[in-house]
Amino acid sequence: MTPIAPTILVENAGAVRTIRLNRPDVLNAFNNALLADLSKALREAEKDATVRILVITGAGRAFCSGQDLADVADRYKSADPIELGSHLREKYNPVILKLRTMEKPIIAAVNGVAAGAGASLALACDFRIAAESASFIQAFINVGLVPDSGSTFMLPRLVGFSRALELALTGRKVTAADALQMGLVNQVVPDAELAPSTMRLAERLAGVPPKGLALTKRAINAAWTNDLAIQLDYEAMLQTTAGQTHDHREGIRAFLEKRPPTFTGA
Ligand code: T3D
Repeated sequence: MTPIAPTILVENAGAVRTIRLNRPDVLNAFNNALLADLSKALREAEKDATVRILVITGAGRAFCSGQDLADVADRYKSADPIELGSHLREKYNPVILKLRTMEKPIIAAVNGVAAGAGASLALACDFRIAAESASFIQAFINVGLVPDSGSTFMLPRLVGFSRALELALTGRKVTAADALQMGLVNQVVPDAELAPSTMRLAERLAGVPPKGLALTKRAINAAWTNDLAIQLDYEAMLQTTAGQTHDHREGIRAFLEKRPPTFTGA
């Protein structure tokens, strides 16, 4: 069936690509089409050398309300056992892994509620800028489920073990202001400032040496699971690579010559 509207909208502004989830009538809930389109858009952004920074946001008043519960209503009409694991493995997990492994910075511009797997999507991005009216809900428990799509991994690392348990076990709504206070988001801005603030951060990141940025994301990702000795060695290995870039030489020369650097990405 031809979709009435695309499930995502893709916009380019210079080196910044914005992927907008586009199912506003259901607060951008994930159906299989949206998950497939998002997955494809992420792969394309990863491959496209002209894309340096990725922004993910939602159309309408929400960021994303998680799994489209109406779309899977048929599951609940019979007494047959429900197997959710394969749906997660096939549709959600590749999206989350791609966000964490893509060597380009990804900003979630959280324009409204982020619930269930929608909250997980925001947590898996590298930055979260929230509009004042945004909120975060670990909604899984409210429907008898376990936080998924990486929330059990990201949440304790972002807000600490105790707070993560509290949010996951209560399924309560966290306002943008509270999210900032607990380290769940990087920045909260007035609703009307979300797009310009996001673009300012994106443009700043677009001016950073891309290889250094990619290797830094790799290093910080690895720090979640490495011990200190392994991480020190990993840093040394990545630094060898970074040290061989033109941008490293240019950064040092520019400093010594007291002039702004011109990074080329080489
Ligand atoms: O495969 C698997 O199932 C496993 C994967 C699980 C991952 C998950 O994400 S589980 C968690 C799923 N999400 C939720 O449980 C959240 C459900 N939504 C809500 O709790 C609320 O809608 C919100 C707190 C997010 C927002 O509340 P509010 O009052 O601002 O808006 P609303 O009136 O509830 O929603 C507006 C419309 O969007 C409404 O439709 P209507 O009445 O205008 O025709 C509502 O039904 C629809 N909607 C919102 N969320 C979803 C949704 N429709 C389908 N699925 C949704 N998740």
